[in-house]
Amino acid sequence: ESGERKAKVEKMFGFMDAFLKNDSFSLQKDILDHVEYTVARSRFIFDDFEAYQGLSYSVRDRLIERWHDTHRYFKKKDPKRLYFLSLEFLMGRSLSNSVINLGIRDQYADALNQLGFEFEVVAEQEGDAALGNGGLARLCACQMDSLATLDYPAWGYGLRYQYGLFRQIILDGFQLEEPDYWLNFGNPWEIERVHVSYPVKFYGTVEEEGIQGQTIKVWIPGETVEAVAYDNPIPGYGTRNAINLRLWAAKPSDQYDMESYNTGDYINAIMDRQKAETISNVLYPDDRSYQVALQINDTHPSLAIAEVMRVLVDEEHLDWSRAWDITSRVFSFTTHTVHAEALEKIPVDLLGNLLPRHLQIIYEINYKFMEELKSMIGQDYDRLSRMSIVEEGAVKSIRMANLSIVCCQIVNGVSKVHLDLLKERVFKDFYELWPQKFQYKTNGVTQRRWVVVSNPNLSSLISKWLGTESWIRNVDLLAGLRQHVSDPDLQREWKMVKKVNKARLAEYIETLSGIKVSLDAMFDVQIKRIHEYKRQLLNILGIIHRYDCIKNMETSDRRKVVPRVCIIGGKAAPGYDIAKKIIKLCHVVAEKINNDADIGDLLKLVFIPDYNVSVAELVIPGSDLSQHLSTAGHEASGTGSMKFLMNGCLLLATADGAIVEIMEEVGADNMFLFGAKVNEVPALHEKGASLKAPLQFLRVVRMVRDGYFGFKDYFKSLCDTLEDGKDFYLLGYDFASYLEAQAAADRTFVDPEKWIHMSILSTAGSGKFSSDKTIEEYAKHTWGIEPCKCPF
Ligand code: 6GP
Repeated sequence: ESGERKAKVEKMFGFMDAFLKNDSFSLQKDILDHVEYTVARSRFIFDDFEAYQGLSYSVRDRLIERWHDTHRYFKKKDPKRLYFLSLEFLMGRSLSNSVINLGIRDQYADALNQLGFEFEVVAEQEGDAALGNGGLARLCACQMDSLATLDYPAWGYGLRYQYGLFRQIILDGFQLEEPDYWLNFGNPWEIERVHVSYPVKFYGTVEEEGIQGQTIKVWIPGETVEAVAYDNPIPGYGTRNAINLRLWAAKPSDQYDMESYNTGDYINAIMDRQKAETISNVLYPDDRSYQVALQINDTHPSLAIAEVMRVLVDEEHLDWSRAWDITSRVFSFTTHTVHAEALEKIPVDLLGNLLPRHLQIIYEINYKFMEELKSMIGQDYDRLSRMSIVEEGAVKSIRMANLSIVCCQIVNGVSKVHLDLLKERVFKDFYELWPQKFQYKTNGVTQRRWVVVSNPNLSSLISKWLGTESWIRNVDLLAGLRQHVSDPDLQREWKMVKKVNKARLAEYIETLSGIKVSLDAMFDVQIKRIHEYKRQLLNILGIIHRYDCIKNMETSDRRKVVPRVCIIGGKAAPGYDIAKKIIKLCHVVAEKINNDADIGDLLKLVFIPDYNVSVAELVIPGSDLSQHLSTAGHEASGTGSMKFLMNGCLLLATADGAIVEIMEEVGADNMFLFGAKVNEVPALHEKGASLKAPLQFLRVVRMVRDGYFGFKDYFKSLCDTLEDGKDFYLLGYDFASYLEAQAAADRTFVDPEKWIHMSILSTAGSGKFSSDKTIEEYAKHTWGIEPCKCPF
C-alpha cells in the first residue's frame, strides 16, 4: 500500500464510530430506512416479520462495520491466523446473540418499542440456521463465539448448504422428514461475495509433464464447479472484533469458463493464476507458512490435507519433503467420536474417480508412512495393516482418521475420558507410536448464548449477586456464587427465575400439544439426537415403570408421589429404524399416560418435535432435571449437559464423557449419578447372556412387547434389542441403579431448599465448561495463536 493510502486509511479509522450511531433514535431511523429501502415495505405499515428484516439489516450494518475494522487491523498486524475447517456449523438464530454481543440490545428494544413492536416477538420471526447435525456442529458455533470474544485472528470455513438439517414432523407419533429450505425467506446475516469465487475441480485424469528437467503431475479435470463465498460476521462480546465465518456455495461454472477449460494452454494459465491467488489467501510456501494453523473438525474436512499437498507439490513445485513438512505442521485434528464404526472411510474407486490426483497423493503419503513404520516396528503385518491409511478388503477404502493422524502434529480428544478411550481403544496403535501427538481439550459452550441470550432473568440475577457483568467474559467469576449459596434472598430469587422460565416452557408445551402441565411438577428433560447409545429408551422404560407403580398404588399413597413432567425431544437420522421406533414408543406411552384419569398431574410425558438450537434455548432454562444416559464409554463428551449445568438444572447422568469432569467441578453429591463405569463395561459385555436384567426391567419390556401400548408387531424388533445377551447398551444392567438415581432426585425435589442449593452450586461450578476455556487451551497448546484486539 502506498504511504498516502495508508495515511488516508489511518485517518478513516478515527472516524469509524462516527459512521453508525447506537442511540435508540438512530437505531429507529435505521430500522425504518431498511424497511423502506431494503425490504421495500412502507415504513408506515409493516408486520413483525418485516420489522425483523429491517432490524436485522440494521444490525448487519453494524456487524459489517466492525468486521471491516477487525480485518483491516488483522491485515496491519499480520498475526498468525487460525483457519477452522468444519463441514457443519449449527449457528441457530443470530439476532439476539448479535445485539447482545454488540452491547445494544436495550437500545434496540427501546427503538422497537417506540415503533410499536416488541423485541422478543420480533426476534421470534427468525428461523434457525441448521447447517449441521448435532454435537460437533453446535460445538464449533460456540467456539466461533469464543474466538471472536477472545479476539483471536480466526476464520471459520464451511459450506452453505441450500437445505439445512431436515425438519422433523410428527404424524401419528411417527417421525417424518421435511426439507428445511432455510433460505426461502432470505438471510440478512450473510454477505454474498460474487467476486470471491474459485473453481473446484473434479474427475478427469492426471498426466505427467516435464518442466526444467523435472517431472510434474498435471491434473486435467473433467468437471469444474465454482465455489462462491458467503461471509457471516461473528461479533465478539465486549470487544470491537468481529470475525468471519465464510461458507462456500457451489455454483455451476458459466459457459465462458466451461469452454476455456476445454481448450488447452490458456486454461492452465488461468487456472494457475487463480490457484496462485488461492494460495496467497491461505498459505505461503515459505516460512510464512507457519503463520497459519488449520484445524480440521473431525475427519470430514480431512481431504484438505491432500489438497494442500497437491497445491504445494503440483502448483508451487515444492519437493515432497518440504511440502510434507509444511503440511504436517499447519494441520491439527480433533476427533469427536469413540465409535470405531463411525470413523469415515472413502472407497478408493469413488475417490479415484472423483479426485484422481488426491488419491495418488494419499497413496504416496501412505507408502512413505508404511516404510517409516516398518523401519520402526519391523514386519508386524497385522499392525501395519491396521495402521495403514488404505484399508484392503472387499471394498478397498481410505481411512480418513488414519490419514488425519498421520498428517497432523496434534490429535485432540474432547474430554479426559475420551482421550483415555482414544489411547486404549480407538487409536491404540497410533498412540503407542506417537504418544506425544495425543491431547484433549475439554469441550465447552458459550455462556453468551446459553445463559445471557436464552436466560436473561438468570443472567441479571447472577450479575446482581456477583456485583458485576464481567462473568460474561470471565466465566471463572461464576464460582463467586458459592459464597451466597445459603443466602435465603438468593435462594428465593433463584427459585422465582426458574418458575418464570418453567411458565414460559409450560406455555410452549400447551401450544404444541394442548397438554396443560403443572408448574409444581419436576420438569425432567432429555433433549438430544435420538441414538441407541444415548438411551432415550432407558428413559421411556423408566417412565413406564413409574406409571406402572402409580397405577398399582393405594390411592392414599399417591399423595407421596413427586409429580413429573417428562420432556423428550430429538431427531432420529432418517435411515435409523430403531431410533424412529423409540420416537414412536415415546408417543404411544405418552398417549396412554396423559389420558389416564388415575394419573392426572402426577405424570405427564411430552415429546417436543423438531428439536433445534432455538428450541433448546427455550427448554433448557425451564428444566429442573436433565438426563444424560449414554452407556459409559460411548459419549465422547456431550455438551448439552454443560448448557443445563450453567442454567442451574440438576443432572441425572452416567459417568461418561464430560460428566466425569463435571463431577470434579460440582461434586458428585450435587448430581444424580448411576450406571456402570467406563472401565466396567468391557467385562459386562463379556458376560453376554449370563448377565441377567432385573425383574422390574423384564416387566416393563414385557408390557411393550405384549402390546400394552399397542403396535405390538412394530415394537418387536425394538424389544429384541433388550433381550439378555443382545442388550449391547446395557439398559437391563443399568436399570436398577437408574431407578435409584431417579428416586434420589424425587427425594431431593421435595426439599426445595436443598434442591436450590444444588442448583446454585451447579451454575457456580460450570465455569470450566465455557467454550472460552476450550478455545484458550487450543490457542495455547494446539494452534499457537495470540489475541489481536482491534482497538477501535
Ligand atoms: C459429537 C459427540 O457425539 C459428542 O459427545 C460431543 O460432545 C460432540 O461431538 C462435540 O465434541 N460427535 C458428533 O457430533 C459427530 O458427528 C463424528 O462425531
